[in-house]
Amino acid sequence: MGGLYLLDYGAGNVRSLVNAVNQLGYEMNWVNEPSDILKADKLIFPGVGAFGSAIEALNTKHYADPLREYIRSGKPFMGICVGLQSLFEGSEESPDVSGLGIIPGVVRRFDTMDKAVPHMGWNEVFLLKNSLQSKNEENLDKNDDVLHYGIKQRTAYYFVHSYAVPYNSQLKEWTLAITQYGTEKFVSVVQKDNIFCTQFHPEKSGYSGLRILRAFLETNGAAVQLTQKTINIIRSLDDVTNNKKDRFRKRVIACLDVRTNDEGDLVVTKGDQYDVRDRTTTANDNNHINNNNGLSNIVNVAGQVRNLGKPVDLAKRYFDEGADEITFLNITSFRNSPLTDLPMLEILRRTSETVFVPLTIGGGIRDIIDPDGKFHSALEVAGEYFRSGADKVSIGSDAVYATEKYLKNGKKCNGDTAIETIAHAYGSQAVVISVDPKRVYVKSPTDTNHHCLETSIPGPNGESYCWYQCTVKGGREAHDIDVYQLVNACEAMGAGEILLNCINRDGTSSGFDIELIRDVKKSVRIPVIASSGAGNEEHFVEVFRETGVEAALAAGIFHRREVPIESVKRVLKGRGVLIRDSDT
Ligand code: 1PR
Repeated sequence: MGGLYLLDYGAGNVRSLVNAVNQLGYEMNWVNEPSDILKADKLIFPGVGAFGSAIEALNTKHYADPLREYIRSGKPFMGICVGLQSLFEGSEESPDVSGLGIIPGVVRRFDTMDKAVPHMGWNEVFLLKNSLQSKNEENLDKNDDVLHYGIKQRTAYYFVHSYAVPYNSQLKEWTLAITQYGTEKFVSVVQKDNIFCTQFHPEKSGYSGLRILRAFLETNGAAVQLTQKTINIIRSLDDVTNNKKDRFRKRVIACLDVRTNDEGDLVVTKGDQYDVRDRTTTANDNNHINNNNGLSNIVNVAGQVRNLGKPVDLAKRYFDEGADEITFLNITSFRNSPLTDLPMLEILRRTSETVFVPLTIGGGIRDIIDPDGKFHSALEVAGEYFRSGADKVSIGSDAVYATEKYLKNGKKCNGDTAIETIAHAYGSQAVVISVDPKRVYVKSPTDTNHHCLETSIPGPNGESYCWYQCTVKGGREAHDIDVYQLVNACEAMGAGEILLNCINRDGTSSGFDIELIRDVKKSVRIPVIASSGAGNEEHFVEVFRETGVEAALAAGIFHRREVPIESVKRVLKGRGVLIRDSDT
């Protein structure tokens, strides 16, 4: 049987890719044994995780030779992320492992001199004029909208990786597009003959990404059309290489706290300083919210868990409104469910059918025991979520316990924490640390051993210093660890991103805690998401300008429709902050 095949080796989220292909009206077959590879008429290799594990999986499963033979046969091949990197000779990520060696060159780690690593988020591709002209002059077309492999010049796509192939002129014949991150320029699209690979994830790049997949599915892979207009607007290679600044976008993230309400339904809720029970209404003054899109007929009852809508519906609404990423936080632990029945798994499966931007899931990423006594490691729990459509897992309480262990161990990694095991198997970019700190005021820095800041917002007794204490169990239990200790330890253990909440600001709409966020951003090299307190568009402008964070997240203002995501992005754009334009 021919058809479209997926070469999956079991690392990370391939559900989104399968869903994207299905959404475009195509069926995907799975490569289950080496001989399946040569049966394919078209093959997609979506590499995720580390270079070494990808290549080792190809070798162990005896896929490497049939893969080389498939590529030599001239049939269309598409590689994604590590699927692109594996075609090269090797990677700094795994120096002892050889790549497939189809393209000359070695994959290198980004430097952290001028940017956060991983490169996580939306960035532009620059189609190279010379590569297009030599390949496609005969294909010029009058239609302005015809795109090269569905790729639009200067459009942003979703990247997530710490290693890339630096561009040099020897790679010209292989390079369709490059991307700049910081001052580094790397190969973001490879194309030669039947080979087409993207370093970014088309299945996570909204409708712009779906267009690329469609172009691959609908054409023979090599069929390309290009308009004269497109060629005219393509910047020359010199323009690109002289560019001083990258075109990396700031992300706007919508966060959905999910829990069961008092009726046992799974709802999106929202706390005030983490208290999700409604304190604003009285029994006679219950609050009806009548909106479209899954919010109609919602009744908030005094003292009960606030209900702001249905998780899957709200996630779709935010995708349509231009959210660059969606985060689900499971804020109840569903202790009575066995791992495979966790309600959030189904929410992710359903969300990933229609939402094509990255999905993060947090809450309960730790070792768990099923009601029948069966033990599951945090790594298994995370694996279940990745297979259900999550791209990243976010770890809260367990990160505090791991930090305590790390500090007790003389700042040495043990290798057995959830952060380390998940980062090792799925890559750092898949591990987010959700921090739930609250302010502790002191009169003088000498009053505490913790990392202290001078604050412009004095404490209740006029204290002008504070430190940020980490908490577990949704803010209910404070530990003797400060945020600075936590983020540095988690970065050392292999975390790829920090989701920085602040209990004092959560749900207050009074703006982000700039002092906290600026301090954390300065302390780590991994990307930071600012969270808690967004009340209007200007708060987003302020946090990006004042702290340099890569992303900002909000919940309440989006759920209550007080400030639409489009409006946040419009204002950011107007104020010169680079954001991803909404795509359709
Ligand atoms: O400890 O690994 O099981 O993870 C639990 C996760 O659930 C943590 O990420 C923790 O932040 C979250 N969580 C637990 N309890 C609550 C609660 O509200 N009672 N939610 C809770 C925290 C998430 C924030 C919020 C922002 C923006 N809320 O990210 O979305 O503060 O809100 P805003 O824009 O309305 O101000 P584990």
